[in-house]
Amino acid sequence: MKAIVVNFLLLFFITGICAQDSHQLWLRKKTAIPVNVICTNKSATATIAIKELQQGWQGKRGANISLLIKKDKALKADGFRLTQSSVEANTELGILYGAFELLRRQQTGQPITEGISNPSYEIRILNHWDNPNGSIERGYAGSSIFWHKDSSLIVTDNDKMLWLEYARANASVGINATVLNNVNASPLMLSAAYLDRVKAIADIFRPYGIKVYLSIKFSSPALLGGLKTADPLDTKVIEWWKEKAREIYSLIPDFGGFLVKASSEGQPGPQDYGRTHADGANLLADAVGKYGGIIMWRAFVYSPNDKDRAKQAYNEFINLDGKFHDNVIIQVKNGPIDFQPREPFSPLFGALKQTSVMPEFQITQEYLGHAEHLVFLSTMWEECLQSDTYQQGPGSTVARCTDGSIYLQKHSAIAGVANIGLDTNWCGHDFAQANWYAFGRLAWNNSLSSDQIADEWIKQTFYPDVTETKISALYSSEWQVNFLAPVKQMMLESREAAVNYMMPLGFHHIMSANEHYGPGPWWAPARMRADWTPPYYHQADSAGVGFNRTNTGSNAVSQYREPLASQFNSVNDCPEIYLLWFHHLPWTYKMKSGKTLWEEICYHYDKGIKQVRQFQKIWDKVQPYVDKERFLSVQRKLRNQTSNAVLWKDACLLYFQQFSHMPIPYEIERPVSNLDEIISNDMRRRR
Ligand code: GCV
Repeated sequence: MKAIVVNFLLLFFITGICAQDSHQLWLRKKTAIPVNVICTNKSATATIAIKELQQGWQGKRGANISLLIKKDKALKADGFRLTQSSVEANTELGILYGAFELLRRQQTGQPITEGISNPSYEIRILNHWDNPNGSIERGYAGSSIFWHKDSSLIVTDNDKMLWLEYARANASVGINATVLNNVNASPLMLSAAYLDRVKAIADIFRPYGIKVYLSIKFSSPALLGGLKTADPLDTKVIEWWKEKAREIYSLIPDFGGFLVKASSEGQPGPQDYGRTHADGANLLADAVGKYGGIIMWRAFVYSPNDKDRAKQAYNEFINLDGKFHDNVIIQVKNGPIDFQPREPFSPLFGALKQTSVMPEFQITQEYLGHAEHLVFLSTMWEECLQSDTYQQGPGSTVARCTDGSIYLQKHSAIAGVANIGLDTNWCGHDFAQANWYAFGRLAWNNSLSSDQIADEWIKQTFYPDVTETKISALYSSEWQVNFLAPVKQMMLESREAAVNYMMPLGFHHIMSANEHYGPGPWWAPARMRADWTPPYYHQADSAGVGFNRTNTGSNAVSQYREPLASQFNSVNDCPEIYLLWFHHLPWTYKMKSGKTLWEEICYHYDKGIKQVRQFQKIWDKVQPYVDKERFLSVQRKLRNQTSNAVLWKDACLLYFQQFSHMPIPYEIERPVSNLDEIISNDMRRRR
């Protein structure tokens, strides 16, 4: 009998999984159960909420559900209150977010308990690094959804459809803002023709609560406005920005503001005129301030004025604390270098006490295998958000230092560099959709666990269509044991696996140059800026390996608050995950496991490969539960991921062995390539 039931369920899954489309993300069409939605508000946003409930309801047949806008002091911004039969909020957007939450709970089998949900951050924003010619810097999922390849600015029906779908997906997870262009910004973006297109996008996004922002080039007054300078204290420059803001707000009254990369990686900035970041940011803040606009000013700066790049952002910003206007937020990458597979948190978090600070995460996988590797980034962001800065005593986590819980910041925000493009599945890899989803969920609730996020995403993304009578079957142990549990385990382990086969034990920035895919610890052309080359970061020599950032080295540890400074400084207390980030150690150094450092490095690379091979097995086994298209696509990508992991291991172990002069432990799989070949292939690629 049991076998018959299992076979029936299997048949049901197989027939139910034919018509799935990766374009629908976690919002797959469902056979809705009739529901009676009562709502007196007829605004565009409320209408969307009603439609979503009617099209996605999986609760009791014929249930009555009211959507009510009413004053509720317990609710913050667009938060909402759920009851068994209503969604209540102060705003229409709160109603929409509440409706999506109700549907999410139904689809994921979570109880609909009465209670409130407030967003952790006021602004939950995606940053698109999209260029006016449709290309995307660090984009791996096709061209831009905002800008055409031929640079045409005509708004097509296809554009409108895509923008609508994008807005809906974002609203479903609570994302409420987006920057439409690359931080390495073209001044063109502020010209009248481009602003008209920005307005067209904003008009479509508005009912979904998505505000548009633009990245600006700091020298625009000169490049676009024909002025002789872009000096932030020059009166003509000040006037130019005010006039530009007036022009933008007359087209888009709810325009969000500007994102600025200035005095960084060749981008112009206030320092070109002997001014500070505060002078630059405040100039723009004043221009947009009277319209309610915000300036997100990036702290990703590293002019080579300190020998350790990891210290530079802190050095440039710490003395400016309190000097920024209220509508400026300093946007800080999670780690002090640059979105590496693992970094300790940036010491700026919590250290800027009188300035609004927002985390910047990278959803696109620049350093984590592009759209080829399955890497669920939620665990990495959770690690950062839950890191204790100790800035106001124990419990001063990055999350609490940025969401307004600890500091009285005027605005709170969090940014994610988007992984979205024109590919049918939006993100290049079916599992990369989970990173977009996870960013939105953490931005709404920065204490959610990655386990819960993965659970929700899998259920919404891989469930076959269900009807009222069959929904219970989905929660059957069969589906949970054979699909949900192993796939979730794979996702939750995937970032650690990537760290293992790419840069374990605190290694960082040892990837192949430029495209940042694959290994390249050897790359150091003559005359290249040292802090763009891997040997600067790994410092391998016959005496040992690792960057000495202790008080006998660059002393970057001193930028952290005690007890962290002492902990990172001490080789015995430093967590081994950060060992080579903070310490230069002999190859024979004894690790906690009893192995030498060299052996431990070898075993980590080897473990990474074993983990990815295990992911392949897991995926092959869940074939009966996935539609053919997604199954084959993920299967192919996992194969590539494994060969890339093997390349990482061979390249790094053979390269570092030249310095360690120690054997690769014999029970570890032997390298399948030799170093000369690997290096010459790498060099050939970049010629
Ligand atoms: C948009 C890294 C990336 C660049 C990116 C830069 C930034 O350096 O490689 O592509 O530029 O970060 O965040 O500004």
